Order: sequence, then structure tokens, then C-alpha cells
Amino acid sequence: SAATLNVALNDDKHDLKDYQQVYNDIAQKIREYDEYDEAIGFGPALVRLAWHLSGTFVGPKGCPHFSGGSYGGTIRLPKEAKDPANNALENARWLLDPIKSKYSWISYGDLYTLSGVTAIQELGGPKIKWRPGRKDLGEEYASNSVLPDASRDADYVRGLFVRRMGFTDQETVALIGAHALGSCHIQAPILPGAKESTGPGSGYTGRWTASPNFFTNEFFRLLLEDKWTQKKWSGPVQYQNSDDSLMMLPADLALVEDPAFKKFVQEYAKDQDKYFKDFAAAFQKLLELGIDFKGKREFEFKTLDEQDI
Ligand code: ZEM
Repeated sequence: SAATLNVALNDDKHDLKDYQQVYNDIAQKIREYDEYDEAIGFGPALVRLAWHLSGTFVGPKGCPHFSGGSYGGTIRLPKEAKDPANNALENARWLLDPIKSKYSWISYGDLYTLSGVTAIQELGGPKIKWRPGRKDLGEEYASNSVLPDASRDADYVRGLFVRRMGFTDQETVALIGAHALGSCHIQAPILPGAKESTGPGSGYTGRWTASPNFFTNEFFRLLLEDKWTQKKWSGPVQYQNSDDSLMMLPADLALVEDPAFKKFVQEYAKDQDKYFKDFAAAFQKLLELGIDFKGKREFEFKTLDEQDI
């Protein structure tokens, strides 16, 4: 098991202007490679990178012997990178490598979490408050086999998000609504300029929504309004909608099978503003699991559009 973290924050010599510059470079990369992954682009992959770096947290809240979380940027290291749950995320890291070289002062944990914030905002989502100060840690702090298994039910999802990571039911539902973005891959998408895939994906296939590069509450509306039946294929159990254009994982359907989760699915399907507000708070909490940022300033970034870039 991973060692207990010493979570002292980096001395912070950089200000909003510096981090906005990093944000802008990431956002420009998303724009530049908009044809990646069947014209979805890299945005969803960056959100998944930030989530998989942070979602290794093993609490419980306030316990001094927790492990995982975004602090050490450990998803870059083989032990964690090679976790099958992280298949295809080498592509997201490929996109960010030149930015890490250009801004060598930023830690991997800060860069990867900032890239998730950038993607959410650039894809039309809410503003996410973000704080720097993570420090790179070595392989003894890397995690493996702690990310969620998509084949499981509501009890499992609650065990992982609520009991292990310290989220509420409401925050859990809000976070999984990020599946409005992106798609599932049998093979990792082919990188710009490459000829072949970098390796396997999750083994699931398809998109959750018809606008996978736009952050919306569509995931919740589709969960409630479409008819989901088991896909007939040789791959893992997954569900398809009435015309087989969209998909859901077993763990997604768990959100409407469990009455306490379903209440929030219904609320978010009806109220996009409420969804955006709750997602922003839950995503910030996810990115900060295990790190004591008390009293540290929160940065809020402008989108490229807001800067007329
Ligand atoms: Zn996901 N997710 N996720 N997720 N996820 C995939 C893709 C994406 C689960 C899961 O098994 C999978 C959260 C929670 C959970 C994103 C964001 C967030 C894929 C497909 C799977 C299998 C990977 C592939 O094949 O490339 C499970 C079981 C979850 C909880 C129960 C949370 C929380 C997220 C963010 C807040 C995103 C954006 C993607 C799309 C990635 C892409 O490349 O398109």
C-alpha cells in the first residue's frame, strides 16, 4: 500500500497571470487538435486524466493515513500509468508533455488538474475554482487497482465515492455526469501524426451523448428519457439506447436504479444551472482530495473566448 503523504504545499511564486498562460496553452492545444478521436478532440481525455489522477484517493476524510489523490502527479509513473483503468490516458499525457517542458516550474499534479479545469471550461462547462501547490512524488506513492469498475452496481459506486472518498450522494451523481463528454474506446484513439493506436482502451464502445465535446446535463436527461437495453455483442456488458446511437455503462445505470441517486439525476436533468453549480464544487473537491489548501487563494480562469483569443 502507498505511503502516507506529506502534503506540504509548494512555495507559490506564480500568480494568476502565470497559470492563465498555462491554461491558454492547454486550451490552444485542444483547439489545434480538434480532429482527434473522430473529431471529439482532446477535451474529454483531459477531464478523464484529471479525474483518474485524483480518484485514486483512499480516505476516509480526515484520516492521516490516506493514500492517492492528485498531489504527487503519480499517474505519469509506470506503476500507475500501466493500471488497465488508465488505458488510453497516455494520449492525454502526450498532449501535455510540451506544455510541461515549456513551463518546467509547474508540477505534474498541478498541470494535470489544471488541464481538467481547462477542458471543462473550454467545452462550455462551469467555471472551476483551482489552487496550485502540488509536488511531484515518486513511485512509492503511486496507486494501482483503486479506480472504479464500470461493471458494478449502485452499492459499489456509493462504497467507492461516498465511503472511500468522502463525497455525498449528490456530489457522486454530479461527478459522473461528466460522461456527457467523450466516448469509450476498444483501442486508444490514434495520435495526430501517428499511424497506429498506442494500445487498448477500456474495451467498451460508444458515446454517452450526441455532443461529446460539449459539457451539458444531457447525460441525466438521456438516462431518464431514453430506453436502455443490453447491447448484444461479444464485448463487456453495456447498454444501448433505442436506436443504438448512444451507450451507458452498468455503473451509469446504477444512478437510476438507486432511488437516492435517482433523485439527483431527476433534479439535474431539469435544472442545468443547478447541475453546473454542483458539478463545479464537486470537481474542485475531487481535484483537492487529500490536500490541505486551507487559506490558499483560489484561481478562476478566463476562457479563450472571454479573452477574444
Ligand atoms: Zn468515466 N469512464 N467513469 N468518469 N470518463 C470512461 C470515460 C470517461 C467510469 C468508467 O468506467 C469510464 C467518472 C466516473 C466513472 C470521464 C469522466 C469521468 C470510460 C471509457 C469508462 C469505462 C474509457 C475509454 O474507453 O477510453 C466509472 C465506472 C465511473 C464511476 C463509477 C468521473 C467521476 C468523471 C469526471 C468527473 C470522461 C470525460 C470520459 C471520456 C474520456 C474520453 O477519452 O473520451
